[in-house]
Amino acid sequence: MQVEKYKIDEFNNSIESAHKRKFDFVAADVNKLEDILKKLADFQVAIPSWALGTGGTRFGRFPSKGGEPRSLEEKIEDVGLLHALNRSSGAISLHIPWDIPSNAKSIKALAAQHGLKFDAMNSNTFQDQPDQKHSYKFGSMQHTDKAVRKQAVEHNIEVIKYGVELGSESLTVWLADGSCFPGQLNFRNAFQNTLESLQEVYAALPDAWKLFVEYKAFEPNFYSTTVGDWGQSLLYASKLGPKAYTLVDLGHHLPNANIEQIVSLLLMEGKLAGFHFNDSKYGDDDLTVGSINPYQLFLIFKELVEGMDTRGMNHASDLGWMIDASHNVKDPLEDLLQSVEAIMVAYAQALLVDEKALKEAQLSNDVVRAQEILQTAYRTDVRPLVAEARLRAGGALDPVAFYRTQDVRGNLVKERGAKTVATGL
Ligand code: RM4
Ligand code: MN
Ligand code: MN
Repeated sequence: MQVEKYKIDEFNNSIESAHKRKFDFVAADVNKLEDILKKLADFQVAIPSWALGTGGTRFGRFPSKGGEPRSLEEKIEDVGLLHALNRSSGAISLHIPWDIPSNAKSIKALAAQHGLKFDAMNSNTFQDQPDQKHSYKFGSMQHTDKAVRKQAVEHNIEVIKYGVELGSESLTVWLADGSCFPGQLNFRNAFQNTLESLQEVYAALPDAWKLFVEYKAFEPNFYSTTVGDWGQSLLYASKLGPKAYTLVDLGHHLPNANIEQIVSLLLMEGKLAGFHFNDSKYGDDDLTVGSINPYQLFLIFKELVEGMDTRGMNHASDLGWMIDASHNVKDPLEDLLQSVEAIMVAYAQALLVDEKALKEAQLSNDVVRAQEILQTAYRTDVRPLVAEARLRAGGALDPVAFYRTQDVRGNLVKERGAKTVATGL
């Protein structure tokens, strides 16, 4: 479904005076307003190809209203639609083999028509495919059998090849490898096997490419995970070399982990790859970004902005920004609009932090002042700033409201049918 630009304009006109009032109010106190609006306009968050359909849990999947993308082409159209509405979703991240680009040229052209780039490619050695020779039941890159490891390595190299055809420049490896019971595996052997396998993948990386090593505390293995935390990921990334980095997925930590501190130190070491954004209350819940703990998201962005500025990095392009969430009770497109908005809001709040004053407060151990500085930024309603940046970029002032007034889902159901299931989780 294509959204006509004039419809977005009409919608914006109908609420522009209310927007202007709120914008002028907040903008009056913002230093470097134009600089902040430009940064917000430049910031793009990649949408994962596996989040466009209704997700399930291990207890099953409830039917959705339908209209889900039935092919990679339709997934690209959906991301194009999100991007047309919020102007901040200008990239798609593919999972192989869920979304194999059988005709890379035409897929690339279609994405370009929608103003989309291809973000990190994702491999999948956590499920067995029907035509697969060896099973990953007991791991992939860690496996005790060299033939299984070889199969996992070859799959990753194939994913890189697809990515090269599409113009992607990074590979994210998330391994489900680990064990469910004490004694099931030898930790050191599992690490060494995994390292050797990753080394083979690393050797196949094209020059400009990066390898992102994602970690996860538990699930589907419940006793040990072979890339279980940021320390282990950093160990692999350091041993692999300069093109390897640690990828942080917000839902992959044990409860109460201080993610902002992890981010700060990874950035300091030049080893932070980027993010998989989502939110969670208990584990890898993959909830809408900012729905549970928006303050933590702000604190993470505060570290990102300060850390990237210290290293002279470009906020928009020097790290990989991606959503990794999947839903069983929301319309996936509405959920993604909410997630992108939450990211933009946290980023805008972080841009408002008075870094100079904070440094002074830290140096003089003025704990109260430090908290005031952070919370002044956090409690500023920056939504009109984000909306203004979007308006200037040609998007909708309120993407979710626009989506509903246009009955986008209803139109997609008419177009694609009510019984559609997209590939993915
Ligand atoms: C994992 C992890 C990966 C994602 C899969 C689908 O928990 O977050 O990044 O690709 O789920
Ligand atoms: Mn992830
Ligand atoms: Mn996950």
